Amino acid sequence: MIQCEGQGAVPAPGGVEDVEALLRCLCLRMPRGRQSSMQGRGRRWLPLLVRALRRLYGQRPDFDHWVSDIVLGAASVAAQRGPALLELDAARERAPGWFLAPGRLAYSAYVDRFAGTLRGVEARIGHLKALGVDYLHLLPFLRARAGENDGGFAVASFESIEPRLGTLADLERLCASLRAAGISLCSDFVLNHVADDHPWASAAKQGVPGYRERFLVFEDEATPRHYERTLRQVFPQSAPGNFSHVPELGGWVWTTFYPYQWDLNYANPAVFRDMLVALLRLANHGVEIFRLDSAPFLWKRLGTDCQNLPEVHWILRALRAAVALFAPGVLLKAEAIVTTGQLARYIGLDDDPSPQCHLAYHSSLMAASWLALTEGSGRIVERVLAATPPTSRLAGWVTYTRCHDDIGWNVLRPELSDEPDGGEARLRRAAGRLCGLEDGRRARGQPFQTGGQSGVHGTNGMLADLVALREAHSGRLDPLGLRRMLLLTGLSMTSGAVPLVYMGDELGLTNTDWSEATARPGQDGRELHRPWMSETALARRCEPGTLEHRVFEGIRHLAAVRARTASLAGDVRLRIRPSPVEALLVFERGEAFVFLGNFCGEAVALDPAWALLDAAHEWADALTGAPIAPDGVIDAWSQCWAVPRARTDGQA
Ligand code: OTU
Repeated sequence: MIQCEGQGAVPAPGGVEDVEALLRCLCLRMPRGRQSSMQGRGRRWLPLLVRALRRLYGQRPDFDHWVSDIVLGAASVAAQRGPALLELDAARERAPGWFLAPGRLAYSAYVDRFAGTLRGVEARIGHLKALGVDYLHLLPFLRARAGENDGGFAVASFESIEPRLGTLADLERLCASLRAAGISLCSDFVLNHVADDHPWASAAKQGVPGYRERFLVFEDEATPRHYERTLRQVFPQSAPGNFSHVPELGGWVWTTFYPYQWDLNYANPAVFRDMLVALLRLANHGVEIFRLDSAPFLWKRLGTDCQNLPEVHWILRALRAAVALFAPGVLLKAEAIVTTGQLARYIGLDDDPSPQCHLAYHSSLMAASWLALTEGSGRIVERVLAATPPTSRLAGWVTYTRCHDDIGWNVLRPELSDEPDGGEARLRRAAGRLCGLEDGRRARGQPFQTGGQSGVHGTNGMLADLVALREAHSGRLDPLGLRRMLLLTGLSMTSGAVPLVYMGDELGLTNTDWSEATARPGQDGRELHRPWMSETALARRCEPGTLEHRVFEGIRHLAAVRARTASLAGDVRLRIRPSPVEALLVFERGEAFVFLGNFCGEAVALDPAWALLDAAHEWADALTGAPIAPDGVIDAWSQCWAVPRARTDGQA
């Protein structure tokens, strides 16, 4: 039976197979003026939502109850969605590929380090617009666990803002200001775990019925030990193990990340229901894009690595259907630090029965770009791009050089599987070079979670320090360092749908001062690349000739050329062109764009690769406007964005 205002208890004939009955109920929860549009959307998306929920919870005898509880509960939140957002919903339903335009550029920053508070972010809109940003990812700003909180990724409340950053009213106001400036706000949605001082965790510790079951708690250590046999470690040095003993629970709770981050039990439909409501409420405050943190870990099964399980993708399909139904202007972006083949599933392979996320970080491409730079060879990027399966049309990759996390090396293992040691030596050498070993470039990265049994794991550091932007002694800009920075940035600008710039990289900011980084509670090394924004650097970016100006203009120029290059729209297929020159990476986007990137420290002649360019055209470099000739060269660590130029002989 479905409880339905205005209709009493509506028998759901044949259970919720009769989606029509459920749809009638949910439309009745909408204001009258929205009922017809909801009817239309419901016909398309409600069956997909019910189907996904049935894959997750269909074996439960109370499945019908849960489906109507989840759908009607979400509908009640959607009924409160404001007029400005309803308008955005309608516009985006008319243009569902809106986020794949070539002009997209994302920027990621911590609220406090970028602007102090949510209100302070408004004063930075001019800086974002000058770079060409139309997508702002603010790292966690919801109320976080008191004390150590993994940079805000231990969420204590999904309904309130971290007090030192502002209020919900500030969030709404910021979203409106950003919308008016043509910028979409992206928020982390940390749905895999909550802080151990989140109300659910507190209730579980107090023995309140129904809350222990929201987590994965084991009375004895035998089962955790059994799981551990096939689990990996995310923080092998700073938080070894995936389970933590909690005396108040009288057992061990699943903690993939830090002991104070308790994994949620999505086998419990109450968890799905309440997390969906939390997401829709944040959407009603104006958040337009949700970064689904730690998505691969959402489902657990004994004997597996508890990542990327089929149920994870059914949870994402359910979230996507719910968002399409109740907040169609909203995007979902998967954060999955997994291998290339596994990654593509998060944005849906071509034949996906129903869509999942709109976007996903191409985390293996990011790691490959760094390996390529340290090896002076484009081969690993060729392999990753070749291993990237075609994804569903209305979805795309977020491509990036750096972010608030480490460079995670082990996602490249499949592409290195033909190495005798599985790639360990190559990854170690790459990590070593980024930490300034083996060559004089003075890269200033630091190893992350590396040592002992854990082998190579990750590398921390700001972009400027990893490419050795500055000369070792003088601190002046090294033009070759700038080329390395722009080469990696150019790769991210041409290989996906939404390129992302990490806060401070656009100004060549350097690593956080180590003494300051270690002063922060619970730092684990990633603080190295989480500096405060510098007012001096911001001022210098407007002064021609300064390092900040040259870096900013270099990145801004790449973004500007990208924005006017139709072939770089997110849904234009990428095709690798196997290069005869190891250092030279070549790939096409559509029929009228070829990226040529030289990953080594010597100039390479174009001639051997000339045959890769369609002879039907004459070609020019979109970055400089200069014609490209077969006898040309591509300088050390340089790139060329080849586009057809109007033929001088008048041919088409
Ligand atoms: C994500 O990270 C966040 O980006 C990290 O900042 C958080 O610490 C973490 O989740 C917990 O919320 O594997 O897919 O290697 O790359 O923890 C989830 C460190 C993750 C991060 C890794 C990543």
